[in-house]
Amino acid sequence: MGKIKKITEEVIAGNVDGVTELTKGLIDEGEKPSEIIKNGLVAGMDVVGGRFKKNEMFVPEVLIAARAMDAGMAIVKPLLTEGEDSSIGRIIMATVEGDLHDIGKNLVAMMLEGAGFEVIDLGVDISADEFVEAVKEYQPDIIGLSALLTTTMPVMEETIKSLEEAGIRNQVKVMVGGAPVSEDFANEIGADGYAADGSTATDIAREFVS
Ligand code: B12
Repeated sequence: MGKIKKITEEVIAGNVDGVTELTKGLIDEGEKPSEIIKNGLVAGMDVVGGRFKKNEMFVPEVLIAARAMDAGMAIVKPLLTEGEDSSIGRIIMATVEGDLHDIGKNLVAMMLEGAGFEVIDLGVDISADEFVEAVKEYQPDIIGLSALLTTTMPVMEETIKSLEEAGIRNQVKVMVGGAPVSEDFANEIGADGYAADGSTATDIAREFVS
């Protein structure tokens, strides 16, 4: 098995030491950081996401895998910003007001970073007004809103309305997601995109900036 493929396996297994060692080894051998991310680290998280969806893996294992991916990312990310790949777009990610679930949001943020986006993570419990301020401050290409509670989904619509009222709705693409969110809901509230998982989110984000 090639070393990049081995990284994928170690991410799935959640082996921080294994990922760290293999990633360092590949860098020393002159492998491109973007290849390690795409074909090693993100590929592993893709498998994990798929297995989670099919109930073959559960939240704790997903978190352990994400931590292993993070360990690899910490090594390759500084090399990315210096070297070949500069950011392909800027994305603000956050979980909406009243909602503290951040596991899925963090996963999506990591996948987007892996795909070469600059991600500004505002964290959790972010109000419509805070989104508006952040868009003004950071001028992102895209904002990604996460909600895991049916009671906090309306904040997504509020956020879009607030962006409209502030006159900056057309400056950003709005992407929404989270377990209770659907394509229909996204259309209903006037979002530009919806994704059920990190790899689809990455595809959509790429389209937005192309
Ligand atoms: C872990 C968890 C918690 C943890 C959160 C820890 C953390 N740091 O996130 C804790 C224990 C804190 C918690 C608290 C609560 N929880 Co909770 N929680 C969950 C649980 C078990 C897993 C969620 C999760 O992390 N999934 C794993 C990730 C990877 O999946 P994901 O979030 O869906 O994300 C993926 C996609 O949705 C998408 N995605 C996510 N965000 C975004 C954003 C964008 C832009 C895009 C494109 C895509 C995208 O990509 C991700 C990767 O594939 C779910 C049940 C479930 N199976 O969903 C309940 C669940 C979400 N919780 C629930 C509830 C009710 C609560 C509480 C109200 C419980 C209580 N009575 O105190 C509180 C609310 C706290 C608050 N104010 O937010 C309910 C929600 C019911 C509803 N329909 O509203 C659920 C569904 C459980 C249930 N069956 O009742 N919870």
